[in-house]
Amino acid sequence: MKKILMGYNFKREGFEALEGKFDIIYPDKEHFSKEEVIALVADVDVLVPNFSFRTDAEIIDAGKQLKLISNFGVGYNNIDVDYAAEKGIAVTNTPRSVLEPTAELCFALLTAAARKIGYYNNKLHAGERIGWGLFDDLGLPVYGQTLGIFGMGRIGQAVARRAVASGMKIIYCNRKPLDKETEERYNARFVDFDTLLKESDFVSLNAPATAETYHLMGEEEFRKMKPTAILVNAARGSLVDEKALIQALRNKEIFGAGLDVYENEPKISPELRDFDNVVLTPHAGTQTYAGRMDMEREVAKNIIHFFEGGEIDKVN
Ligand code: 8YV
Repeated sequence: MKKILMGYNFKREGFEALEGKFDIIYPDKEHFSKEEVIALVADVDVLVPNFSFRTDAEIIDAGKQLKLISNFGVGYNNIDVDYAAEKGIAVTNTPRSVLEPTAELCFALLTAAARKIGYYNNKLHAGERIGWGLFDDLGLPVYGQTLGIFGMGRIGQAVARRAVASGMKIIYCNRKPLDKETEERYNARFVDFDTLLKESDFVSLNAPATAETYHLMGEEEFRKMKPTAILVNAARGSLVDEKALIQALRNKEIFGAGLDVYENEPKISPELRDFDNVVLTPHAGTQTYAGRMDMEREVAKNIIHFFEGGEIDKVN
């Protein structure tokens, strides 16, 4: 029987399809340490890694029988995919299951930051005084505003769909423009990054963490944004220079931010907590039980199809 090493103590429910077909090793605590993975991976065929440490050359080299790394997540910056490819090891991800939950949280962050939901909620929960007057603590509208989406892949488009339903105008940056039919569906206009920064009332980052997107948003970029604009990041923390963001918020170069991801997760720059106009969530884009089960099923599908034939979400 082929062997699977689960890096995390996943719920068994979503992995039911693997039972009886594979010999599966789960940790009896939250997750295995890197040292434990190195010790256990020697004779396994499949590794399902976790996000607490990178699946790097050291782990890959230790996996003498390793054929597949089946990632639990769409982003695979936690894996040295090029090195895996060199070693003939396939890497798969979970693009479908994460799509709607991530877009949902992303759009919720956008709305929460604009309409000050985080701020009001904090005040009311803390029992603090808050102005109930007609012109106290005004938020910003979403309807009729321009959303700039950086990264018009599946998640970017799912955000666009929600934005269209909310009466927003859409501009976007992508490696290449979408086909005409898709553009028309979202009434979206392909622009360069400069235009996106200057024209958007909201900038949503929906691109993966790569060398090209590292610190995409820095000092200069924040200066180009409208002082009333809001940055939303539900992609990866590395896309934003957090120090530059803090500076931009201090200087009121932008109105606020909705953040689900951070440069040094699970650490959050403490300065971000000082801003009432910054809504923070703990990398919770897919944090629902249904979402997690869909992700497990997508991981299981990739493993089964890899060995039995069928479509897999191979990324390397
Ligand atoms: C997960 C994610 O929470 O899919 C991704 O890329 O960031 C999230 O869905 C993450 O993969 C944790 O395992």
